[in-house]
Amino acid sequence: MDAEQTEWDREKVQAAVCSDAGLMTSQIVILKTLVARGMSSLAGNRRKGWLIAPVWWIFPNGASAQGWDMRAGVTEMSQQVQMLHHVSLWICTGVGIVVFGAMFYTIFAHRRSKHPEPATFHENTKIEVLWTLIPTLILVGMAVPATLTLRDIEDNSDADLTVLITGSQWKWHYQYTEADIGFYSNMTTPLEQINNIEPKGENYLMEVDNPLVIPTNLKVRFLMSSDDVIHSWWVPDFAVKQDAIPGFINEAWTRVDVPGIYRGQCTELCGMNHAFMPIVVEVLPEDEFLAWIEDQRIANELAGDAAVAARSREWTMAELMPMGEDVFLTHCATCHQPDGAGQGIKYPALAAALDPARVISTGPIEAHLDRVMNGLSETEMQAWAPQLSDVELAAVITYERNAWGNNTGDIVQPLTVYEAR
Ligand code: HEC
Ligand SMILES: [Cu+2]
Repeated sequence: MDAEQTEWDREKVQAAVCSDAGLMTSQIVILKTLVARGMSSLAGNRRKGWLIAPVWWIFPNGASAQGWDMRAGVTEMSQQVQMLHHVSLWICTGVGIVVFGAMFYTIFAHRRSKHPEPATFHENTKIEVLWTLIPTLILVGMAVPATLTLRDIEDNSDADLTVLITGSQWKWHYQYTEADIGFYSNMTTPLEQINNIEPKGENYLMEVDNPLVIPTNLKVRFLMSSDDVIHSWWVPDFAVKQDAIPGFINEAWTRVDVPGIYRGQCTELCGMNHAFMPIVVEVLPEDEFLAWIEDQRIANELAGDAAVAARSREWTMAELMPMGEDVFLTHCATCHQPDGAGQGIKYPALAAALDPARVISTGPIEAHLDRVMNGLSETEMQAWAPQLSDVELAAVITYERNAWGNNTGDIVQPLTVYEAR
């Protein structure tokens, strides 16, 4: 696709987002002014002040204009969804004004001091038909466009590209089924930022090592599943939100016209680190995407060659320990803690001195390899063999066997890991 087209699309989307934000800002300013006036004129009357206070809490100070509206996103689908939201909101507002208007008018106009004798009529077929018919028409009127959009959202046919997305505690695994490429996507926000030791970065908790990469202007189908518990893959800018359920494959799709980086999160409470499995999608123009796929293929081959080279030689303790510490801090420390102390009864200590009942990190190497590579089913200890390379596994196992006073002196070689696969 040509760059001019992209630029134009980007401007179009930005203009749409900005004009919406502007609208919302003015609405909020008017509302807040009204509320503030109401409050000040009521000052001195505490009872009435309390009546108005909840309204003030709904519109707290400093609410950002964009924060109030559903975002327009960057796909036709997300814009349709936002449009539906606006239409429904305005219909609801209209209904609210009419209904509450009629109610307050009646309360005021027919108050007891004016009409001491209540009217005694009841049943009015015309009105009853009307107040059944009008809401029905409004509901059908809202359901028709909503159903059309839903139908489009569910139409996964004719995709140009398929990506299999697998959630696992607590990261995403992306596989390009046609290109035979796959990788894990882990959050990269450092623990120091999470623990308030360092200032938080711009994309705090919303950054990963390997983003999902997809092309512009092509229909990308997502197949979603999970390795353990239910996760949910959500990128608001695409209006894609789909549960990833173990043993099931769910579908979703998107077609993004604007290149860029889009962020989302897991939206199904999936355990301790649910808040730490963000989603980053990089949308590239088609030609750049094809080049990226090619790079991945080459990288895969090189990694294959590197693995052969790695297992053909002996590694030393001095090489494996620092690498093992890195792997441990990246992948294992969330559960087992950086000092190997574990957490409570759920996540065992790996430092032998702290939990004498847990002997795998100091016992026979075969059992240690097995537990780390294959995990233990029905527990949160997952299989790491699919995710880590021979060298990484050898390093992390060597590290566990020699860190925190474990001091077994054992060195696990990448070749041993390779043979245990
Ligand atoms: C999601 C949390 C989690 C992560 C991440 C995790 N583990 Fe575990 N690990 C567990 C749990 C839970 C157990 C206990 C399983 C059982 O025996 O019930 C365990 C057990 C172990 C054991 C056996 C301990 C013993 O003596 O019984 C080893 C060794 C181990 N993990 C190593 C690792 C390594 C290496 C990594 C990183 C590559 C890792 N774990 C990442 C949760 C986790
Ligand atoms: Cu999750």
